[in-house]
Amino acid sequence: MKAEAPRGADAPPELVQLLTPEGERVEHPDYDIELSGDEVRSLYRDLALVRRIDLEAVALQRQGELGIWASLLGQEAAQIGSGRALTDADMVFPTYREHGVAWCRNVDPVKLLGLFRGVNHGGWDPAEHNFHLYTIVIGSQTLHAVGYAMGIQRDGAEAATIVYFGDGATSQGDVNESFIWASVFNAPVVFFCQNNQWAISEPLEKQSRIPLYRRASGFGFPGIRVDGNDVFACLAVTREALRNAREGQGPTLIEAYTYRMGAHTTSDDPTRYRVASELEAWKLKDPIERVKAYLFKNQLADQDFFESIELEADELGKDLRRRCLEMPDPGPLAIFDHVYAEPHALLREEREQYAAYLAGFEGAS
Ligand SMILES: Cc1ncc(C[n+]2csc(CCOP(=O)(O)OP(=O)(O)O)c2C)c(N)n1
Ligand SMILES: [Mg+2]
Repeated sequence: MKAEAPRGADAPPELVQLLTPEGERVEHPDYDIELSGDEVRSLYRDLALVRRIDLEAVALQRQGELGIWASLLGQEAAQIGSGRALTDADMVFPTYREHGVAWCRNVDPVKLLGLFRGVNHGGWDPAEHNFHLYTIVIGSQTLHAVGYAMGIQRDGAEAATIVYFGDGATSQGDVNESFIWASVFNAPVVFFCQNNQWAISEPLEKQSRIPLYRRASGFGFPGIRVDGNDVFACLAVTREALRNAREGQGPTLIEAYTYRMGAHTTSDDPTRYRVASELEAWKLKDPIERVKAYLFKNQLADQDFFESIELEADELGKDLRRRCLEMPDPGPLAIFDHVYAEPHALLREEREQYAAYLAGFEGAS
Protein backbone atom coordinates (compact mmCIF):
# COMPACT_ATOMS: atom_id res chain seq x y z
CA MET A 1 0.00 0.00 0.00
CA LYS A 2 1.40 3.40 -0.86
CA ALA A 3 2.00 5.84 1.94
CA GLU A 4 -0.50 8.66 2.05
CA ALA A 5 -0.22 12.01 3.72
CA PRO A 6 -1.61 11.60 7.20
CA ARG A 7 -5.04 13.02 7.72
CA GLY A 8 -7.91 12.81 10.16
CA ALA A 9 -6.87 11.47 13.53
CA ASP A 10 -3.40 10.58 12.18
CA ALA A 11 -2.39 14.11 11.19
CA PRO A 12 0.08 15.67 13.60
CA PRO A 13 -1.73 18.42 15.46
CA GLU A 14 -0.13 21.76 15.95
CA LEU A 15 0.03 23.09 19.47
CA VAL A 16 0.89 26.56 20.66
CA GLN A 17 3.43 26.28 23.44
CA LEU A 18 5.44 29.11 25.01
CA LEU A 19 6.76 27.29 28.07
CA THR A 20 8.01 23.70 27.94
CA PRO A 21 7.41 21.18 30.71
CA GLU A 22 11.05 21.80 31.72
CA GLY A 23 10.36 25.50 32.19
CA GLU A 24 12.12 26.74 29.01
CA ARG A 25 10.59 29.67 27.10
CA VAL A 26 9.95 28.97 23.43
CA GLU A 27 9.08 31.41 20.67
CA HIS A 28 5.98 31.16 18.53
CA PRO A 29 5.62 33.23 15.36
CA ASP A 30 1.97 34.17 15.97
CA TYR A 31 1.69 34.18 19.71
CA ASP A 32 4.08 35.78 22.05
CA ILE A 33 3.81 37.41 25.36
CA GLU A 34 5.96 39.73 27.44
CA LEU A 35 5.59 38.97 31.13
CA SER A 36 7.44 40.73 33.92
CA GLY A 37 8.80 38.86 36.94
CA ASP A 38 5.90 40.20 38.99
CA GLU A 39 3.38 38.94 36.46
CA VAL A 40 4.86 35.44 36.36
CA ARG A 41 5.04 35.27 40.16
CA SER A 42 1.42 36.35 40.29
CA LEU A 43 0.42 33.61 37.84
CA TYR A 44 2.34 31.10 39.94
CA ARG A 45 0.47 32.28 43.03
CA ASP A 46 -2.89 31.86 41.24
CA LEU A 47 -2.00 28.35 40.12
CA ALA A 48 -0.75 27.26 43.53
CA LEU A 49 -3.66 28.73 45.49
CA VAL A 50 -6.26 27.30 43.17
CA ARG A 51 -4.68 23.85 43.45
CA ARG A 52 -4.88 24.22 47.21
CA ILE A 53 -8.56 25.22 47.14
CA ASP A 54 -9.24 22.14 45.04
CA LEU A 55 -7.29 19.87 47.38
CA GLU A 56 -9.16 21.19 50.41
CA ALA A 57 -12.49 20.64 48.66
CA VAL A 58 -11.58 17.03 47.84
CA ALA A 59 -10.63 16.49 51.51
CA LEU A 60 -13.90 18.07 52.67
CA GLN A 61 -15.86 15.74 50.41
CA ARG A 62 -13.96 12.71 51.69
CA GLN A 63 -14.89 13.74 55.22
CA GLY A 64 -18.56 13.95 54.31
CA GLU A 65 -18.78 17.73 54.30
CA LEU A 66 -19.55 18.06 50.58
CA GLY A 67 -21.91 15.86 48.58
CA ILE A 68 -19.55 15.71 45.62
CA TRP A 69 -16.64 17.67 44.12
CA ALA A 70 -15.31 17.98 40.57
CA SER A 71 -11.56 18.42 40.84
CA LEU A 72 -9.61 20.65 38.45
CA LEU A 73 -6.29 18.95 39.22
CA GLY A 74 -4.03 19.29 36.17
CA GLN A 75 -6.19 21.94 34.49
CA GLU A 76 -4.98 24.93 36.50
CA ALA A 77 -2.99 26.53 33.67
CA ALA A 78 -5.84 26.30 31.17
CA GLN A 79 -8.11 28.04 33.66
CA ILE A 80 -5.76 30.65 35.07
CA GLY A 81 -4.27 31.47 31.65
CA SER A 82 -7.66 32.00 30.06
CA GLY A 83 -9.17 33.58 33.19
CA ARG A 84 -6.42 36.17 33.44
CA ALA A 85 -6.95 37.09 29.78
CA LEU A 86 -10.43 38.43 30.59
CA THR A 87 -11.39 42.03 31.21
CA ASP A 88 -13.97 42.92 33.86
CA ALA A 89 -16.58 43.57 31.16
CA ASP A 90 -16.22 40.12 29.58
CA MET A 91 -18.76 37.47 30.56
CA VAL A 92 -17.95 33.88 31.51
CA PHE A 93 -20.12 30.78 31.18
CA PRO A 94 -18.49 27.89 33.09
CA THR A 95 -19.14 24.16 33.48
CA TYR A 96 -18.90 22.68 36.98
CA ARG A 97 -15.09 22.45 37.06
CA GLU A 98 -13.98 26.08 36.50
CA HIS A 99 -12.75 26.80 40.01
CA GLY A 100 -9.64 28.51 38.61
CA VAL A 101 -11.66 30.82 36.41
CA ALA A 102 -13.94 31.60 39.37
CA TRP A 103 -10.81 32.60 41.28
CA CYS A 104 -9.84 35.00 38.48
CA ARG A 105 -13.36 36.49 38.65
CA ASN A 106 -13.03 37.12 42.41
CA VAL A 107 -15.72 34.64 43.37
CA ASP A 108 -15.13 33.77 47.02
CA PRO A 109 -14.10 30.06 46.93
CA VAL A 110 -16.44 29.23 49.81
CA LYS A 111 -19.30 30.13 47.50
CA LEU A 112 -18.20 27.36 45.13
CA LEU A 113 -18.51 24.90 47.99
CA GLY A 114 -22.08 25.92 48.82
CA LEU A 115 -23.46 24.24 45.72
CA PHE A 116 -21.51 21.03 46.38
CA ARG A 117 -22.54 21.06 50.06
CA GLY A 118 -26.15 21.41 48.98
CA VAL A 119 -26.82 24.57 50.95
CA ASN A 120 -27.77 26.67 47.93
CA HIS A 121 -28.62 26.36 44.26
CA GLY A 122 -25.83 28.48 42.88
CA GLY A 123 -23.77 30.41 45.33
CA TRP A 124 -22.94 33.76 43.77
CA ASP A 125 -24.51 36.55 41.81
CA PRO A 126 -23.46 36.09 38.16
CA ALA A 127 -23.97 39.79 37.44
CA GLU A 128 -21.64 40.82 40.26
CA HIS A 129 -18.70 38.80 38.92
CA ASN A 130 -19.61 38.42 35.24
CA PHE A 131 -19.30 34.74 35.99
CA HIS A 132 -22.40 32.70 35.34
CA LEU A 133 -23.55 29.91 37.64
CA TYR A 134 -22.02 26.47 37.29
CA THR A 135 -23.80 24.33 34.71
CA ILE A 136 -24.16 20.60 35.10
CA VAL A 137 -26.14 19.88 31.93
CA ILE A 138 -23.29 19.14 29.55
CA GLY A 139 -22.88 21.71 26.79
CA SER A 140 -26.06 23.69 27.51
CA GLN A 141 -24.08 26.75 28.60
CA THR A 142 -22.68 27.16 25.08
CA LEU A 143 -26.13 28.17 23.88
CA HIS A 144 -26.56 30.54 26.83
CA ALA A 145 -23.19 32.07 26.01
CA VAL A 146 -23.90 32.58 22.34
CA GLY A 147 -27.29 34.13 23.14
CA TYR A 148 -25.57 36.45 25.60
CA ALA A 149 -22.85 37.27 23.08
CA MET A 150 -25.46 38.14 20.45
CA GLY A 151 -27.12 40.38 23.03
CA ILE A 152 -23.98 42.37 23.84
CA GLN A 153 -23.23 42.54 20.13
CA ARG A 154 -26.57 44.31 19.66
CA ASP A 155 -25.84 46.58 22.63
CA GLY A 156 -22.59 47.59 20.96
CA ALA A 157 -20.67 46.63 24.10
CA GLU A 158 -16.90 46.47 24.08
CA ALA A 159 -16.85 43.06 25.63
CA ALA A 160 -16.57 39.41 24.75
CA THR A 161 -18.08 36.21 26.09
CA ILE A 162 -16.13 33.08 26.89
CA VAL A 163 -17.68 29.69 27.38
CA TYR A 164 -16.00 26.65 28.88
CA PHE A 165 -16.79 23.06 28.06
CA GLY A 166 -15.08 19.68 27.89
CA ASP A 167 -14.01 17.28 25.15
CA GLY A 168 -17.07 15.13 25.82
CA ALA A 169 -19.36 18.12 25.45
CA THR A 170 -18.25 18.57 21.83
CA SER A 171 -20.47 15.60 20.95
CA GLN A 172 -23.57 17.36 22.28
CA GLY A 173 -26.12 18.85 19.90
CA ASP A 174 -26.22 22.05 21.94
CA VAL A 175 -22.51 22.70 21.37
CA ASN A 176 -22.78 22.14 17.63
CA GLU A 177 -25.86 24.36 17.40
CA SER A 178 -24.08 27.06 19.33
CA PHE A 179 -21.16 26.87 16.88
CA ILE A 180 -23.57 27.49 14.01
CA TRP A 181 -25.30 30.43 15.67
CA ALA A 182 -22.01 32.00 16.70
CA SER A 183 -20.60 31.57 13.23
CA VAL A 184 -23.45 32.93 11.13
CA PHE A 185 -24.08 35.86 13.48
CA ASN A 186 -20.37 36.50 13.99
CA ALA A 187 -21.00 36.53 17.73
CA PRO A 188 -18.28 37.86 20.06
CA VAL A 189 -17.67 34.55 21.79
CA VAL A 190 -14.65 32.40 22.57
CA PHE A 191 -15.30 28.68 22.84
CA PHE A 192 -12.79 27.37 25.34
CA CYS A 193 -12.67 23.58 25.26
CA GLN A 194 -10.59 21.94 27.95
CA ASN A 195 -9.70 18.67 26.33
CA ASN A 196 -8.73 16.72 29.43
CA GLN A 197 -8.78 13.49 27.39
CA TRP A 198 -11.73 11.96 29.23
CA ALA A 199 -15.48 12.38 29.60
CA ILE A 200 -15.91 10.40 32.79
CA SER A 201 -14.76 6.96 31.54
CA GLU A 202 -15.12 7.74 27.82
CA PRO A 203 -11.79 8.47 26.11
CA LEU A 204 -11.26 11.19 23.54
CA GLU A 205 -11.15 8.64 20.67
CA LYS A 206 -14.85 8.06 21.27
CA GLN A 207 -15.64 11.74 20.70
CA SER A 208 -13.75 12.58 17.55
CA ARG A 209 -11.62 11.17 14.75
CA ILE A 210 -9.98 14.53 14.17
CA PRO A 211 -8.35 16.91 16.66
CA LEU A 212 -11.14 18.91 18.26
CA TYR A 213 -9.83 22.34 17.25
CA ARG A 214 -10.23 21.37 13.58
CA ARG A 215 -13.97 21.09 14.03
CA ALA A 216 -14.18 24.89 13.93
CA SER A 217 -13.25 25.11 10.25
CA GLY A 218 -16.36 23.15 9.29
CA PHE A 219 -18.45 25.77 11.05
CA GLY A 220 -16.54 28.64 9.46
CA PHE A 221 -14.41 30.13 12.20
CA PRO A 222 -10.84 29.65 13.41
CA GLY A 223 -9.81 26.88 15.74
CA ILE A 224 -6.53 26.61 17.57
CA ARG A 225 -4.91 24.08 19.85
CA VAL A 226 -2.90 25.34 22.77
CA ASP A 227 -0.84 23.50 25.34
CA GLY A 228 -3.39 23.55 28.14
CA ASN A 229 -0.69 22.93 30.75
CA ASP A 230 1.19 26.06 29.68
CA VAL A 231 -0.22 29.12 31.45
CA PHE A 232 1.73 31.56 29.22
CA ALA A 233 0.37 30.05 26.02
CA CYS A 234 -3.20 29.84 27.37
CA LEU A 235 -3.01 33.50 28.36
CA ALA A 236 -1.59 34.62 24.99
CA VAL A 237 -3.98 32.61 22.84
CA THR A 238 -7.10 33.50 24.83
CA ARG A 239 -6.16 37.19 24.96
CA GLU A 240 -5.92 37.25 21.17
CA ALA A 241 -9.19 35.36 20.67
CA LEU A 242 -11.03 37.69 23.07
CA ARG A 243 -9.58 40.73 21.34
CA ASN A 244 -10.73 39.42 17.97
CA ALA A 245 -14.20 38.81 19.38
CA ARG A 246 -14.39 42.33 20.83
CA GLU A 247 -13.20 43.82 17.55
CA GLY A 248 -16.02 42.19 15.57
CA GLN A 249 -14.07 39.32 14.10
CA GLY A 250 -16.38 36.69 15.52
CA PRO A 251 -15.83 33.44 17.38
CA THR A 252 -12.76 31.29 17.94
CA LEU A 253 -12.54 27.74 19.20
CA ILE A 254 -9.62 27.17 21.54
CA GLU A 255 -8.78 23.59 22.36
CA ALA A 256 -6.67 23.56 25.50
CA TYR A 257 -4.90 20.22 25.36
CA THR A 258 -4.60 19.08 28.95
CA TYR A 259 -5.26 16.19 31.26
CA ARG A 260 -7.61 15.48 34.12
CA MET A 261 -5.15 14.19 36.71
CA GLY A 262 -7.84 13.36 39.23
CA ALA A 263 -11.06 11.43 39.06
CA HIS A 264 -13.99 12.83 37.07
CA THR A 265 -15.60 13.68 40.40
CA THR A 266 -15.21 12.30 43.90
CA SER A 267 -17.87 9.72 42.93
CA ASP A 268 -15.64 8.26 40.23
CA ASP A 269 -12.77 5.74 40.32
CA PRO A 270 -10.53 6.25 37.27
CA THR A 271 -8.44 3.14 38.05
CA ARG A 272 -11.40 1.18 36.64
CA TYR A 273 -10.86 2.49 33.12
CA ARG A 274 -7.42 4.03 32.61
CA VAL A 275 -3.87 2.81 33.03
CA ALA A 276 -1.58 4.32 35.65
CA SER A 277 1.23 4.99 33.14
CA GLU A 278 -0.95 7.57 31.38
CA LEU A 279 -1.24 9.62 34.55
CA GLU A 280 2.49 9.24 35.24
CA ALA A 281 3.32 10.62 31.78
CA TRP A 282 1.10 13.65 32.34
CA LYS A 283 2.52 14.31 35.80
CA LEU A 284 5.76 15.21 34.02
CA LYS A 285 3.84 17.98 32.24
CA ASP A 286 2.45 19.44 35.44
CA PRO A 287 1.28 23.02 34.80
CA ILE A 288 2.61 24.39 38.10
CA GLU A 289 6.00 22.71 38.13
CA ARG A 290 7.00 24.26 34.82
CA VAL A 291 6.31 27.81 36.04
CA LYS A 292 8.28 27.05 39.19
CA ALA A 293 11.19 25.77 37.06
CA TYR A 294 11.02 28.90 34.89
CA LEU A 295 11.07 31.20 37.93
CA PHE A 296 14.02 29.34 39.46
CA LYS A 297 16.03 29.14 36.24
CA ASN A 298 15.62 32.82 35.55
CA GLN A 299 16.25 33.79 39.17
CA LEU A 300 12.89 35.49 39.36
CA ALA A 301 11.98 33.80 42.63
CA ASP A 302 13.83 32.19 45.50
CA GLN A 303 12.98 29.63 48.14
CA ASP A 304 11.46 32.33 50.37
CA PHE A 305 8.95 33.20 47.68
CA PHE A 306 7.79 29.60 47.28
CA GLU A 307 7.58 29.16 51.04
CA SER A 308 5.46 32.29 51.39
CA ILE A 309 3.03 30.97 48.78
CA GLU A 310 2.92 27.65 50.59
CA LEU A 311 2.05 29.47 53.80
CA GLU A 312 -0.61 31.54 52.10
CA ALA A 313 -2.09 28.35 50.62
CA ASP A 314 -2.21 26.73 54.07
CA GLU A 315 -4.02 29.75 55.51
CA LEU A 316 -6.44 29.83 52.59
CA GLY A 317 -7.17 26.12 53.01
CA LYS A 318 -7.82 26.49 56.74
CA ASP A 319 -10.04 29.51 56.28
CA LEU A 320 -11.99 27.81 53.51
CA ARG A 321 -12.59 24.73 55.65
CA ARG A 322 -13.77 26.79 58.63
CA ARG A 323 -16.16 28.88 56.56
CA CYS A 324 -17.47 25.82 54.71
CA LEU A 325 -18.43 24.13 57.99
CA GLU A 326 -20.06 27.34 59.19
CA MET A 327 -22.41 27.61 56.22
CA PRO A 328 -25.91 27.23 57.64
CA ASP A 329 -28.20 24.48 56.40
CA PRO A 330 -31.17 25.96 54.55
CA GLY A 331 -34.73 25.33 55.74
CA PRO A 332 -36.64 22.72 53.72
CA LEU A 333 -38.81 25.38 52.05
CA ALA A 334 -35.80 27.24 50.69
CA ILE A 335 -35.91 24.94 47.69
CA PHE A 336 -38.76 27.10 46.37
CA ASP A 337 -36.79 30.33 46.61
CA HIS A 338 -35.16 31.86 43.53
CA VAL A 339 -36.89 29.52 41.06
CA TYR A 340 -38.44 32.54 39.37
CA ALA A 341 -37.52 36.19 39.73
CA GLU A 342 -41.21 37.14 40.12
CA PRO A 343 -43.95 35.58 42.29
CA HIS A 344 -45.37 32.49 40.63
CA ALA A 345 -48.85 31.10 41.40
CA LEU A 346 -48.15 27.39 40.84
CA LEU A 347 -44.93 27.52 42.80
CA ARG A 348 -46.71 29.25 45.70
CA GLU A 349 -49.31 26.49 45.70
CA GLU A 350 -46.62 23.78 45.70
CA ARG A 351 -44.79 25.54 48.50
CA GLU A 352 -47.96 25.67 50.61
CA GLN A 353 -48.66 22.00 49.98
CA TYR A 354 -45.13 21.04 50.99
CA ALA A 355 -45.31 23.23 54.12
CA ALA A 356 -48.56 21.47 55.09
CA TYR A 357 -46.96 18.07 54.47
CA LEU A 358 -43.99 18.96 56.69
CA ALA A 359 -46.33 20.27 59.38
CA GLY A 360 -48.02 16.86 59.45
CA PHE A 361 -45.00 15.21 61.06
CA GLU A 362 -45.03 14.56 64.77
CA GLY A 363 -43.30 17.28 66.70
CA ALA A 364 -43.41 19.66 63.73
CA SER A 365 -43.90 23.21 64.90
C1 LIG B 1 -26.72 16.43 28.96
C2 LIG B 1 -25.94 15.62 29.93
N1 LIG B 1 -25.65 14.32 29.63
C3 LIG B 1 -24.93 13.58 30.49
C4 LIG B 1 -24.49 14.12 31.68
C5 LIG B 1 -23.66 13.26 32.63
N2 LIG B 1 -22.27 13.72 32.61
C6 LIG B 1 -21.79 14.52 33.58
S1 LIG B 1 -20.20 14.95 33.30
C7 LIG B 1 -20.12 14.06 31.87
C8 LIG B 1 -18.86 14.01 31.06
C9 LIG B 1 -18.42 15.33 30.54
O1 LIG B 1 -17.16 15.23 29.96
P1 LIG B 1 -16.42 16.48 29.36
O2 LIG B 1 -17.35 17.30 28.53
O3 LIG B 1 -15.19 15.99 28.70
O4 LIG B 1 -16.05 17.36 30.64
P2 LIG B 1 -15.09 17.00 31.88
O5 LIG B 1 -15.97 16.48 32.95
O6 LIG B 1 -14.09 16.01 31.40
O7 LIG B 1 -14.47 18.28 32.30
C10 LIG B 1 -21.34 13.43 31.64
C11 LIG B 1 -21.61 12.55 30.48
C12 LIG B 1 -24.85 15.44 31.98
N3 LIG B 1 -24.47 16.04 33.11
N4 LIG B 1 -25.55 16.19 31.08
MG1 LIG C 1 -13.26 15.85 29.47
